[in-house]
Amino acid sequence: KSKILFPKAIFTNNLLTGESVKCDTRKLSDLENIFLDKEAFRNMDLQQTVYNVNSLLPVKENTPGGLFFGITTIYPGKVGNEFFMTKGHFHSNLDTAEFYWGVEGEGMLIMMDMDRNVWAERMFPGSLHYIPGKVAHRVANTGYRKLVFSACWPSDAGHDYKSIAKDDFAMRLIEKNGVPVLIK
Ligand code: PAN
Ligand code: ZN
Repeated sequence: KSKILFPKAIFTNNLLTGESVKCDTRKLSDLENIFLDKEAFRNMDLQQTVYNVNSLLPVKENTPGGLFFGITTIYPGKVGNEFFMTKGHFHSNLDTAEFYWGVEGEGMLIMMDMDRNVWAERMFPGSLHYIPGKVAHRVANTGYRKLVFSACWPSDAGHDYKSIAKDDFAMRLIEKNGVPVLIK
């Protein structure tokens, strides 16, 4: 009755391969409202990839008790003085938490609670981040090479991008005098 099986997926060289693996690409053109400097945005190549997400979804979206796994690669770059970053979101199922961990490159995990308090944690290879429920999360690549991080979240978390699209994060991460700083 016992069987020896091949794993569901393989995570090697920052790539995930296997069944039920999907890949989403976010180009600059998908992120029009994310960046502050509209003028700088207009003068950039909108077809360039800002980040992609490779994810393993072993169960259907919204399955209670299941887990999803993802690897996000954010390319280095800035729009004006703002670093390339993810859209950011709250989970639709607000109480669900998530783990992020740094794999390659350097960045910053920006978090915001429901009272709009914002804080950030440095990301680097080996950094481990617990994102509690009711906390919006976004990652910026503050380095000169790719930032790769992994994530694990509940399959019934869901992504609420609308709240961020409407009210934004209360603070943004920009480069000032060569260093990343959070500004209002
Ligand atoms: C991550 C994110 C991923 C891309 O897998 O979805 O890093 O960021 P955005 O979804 O904000 O564009 C996650 O937090 N899942 O819940
Ligand atoms: Zn999330």
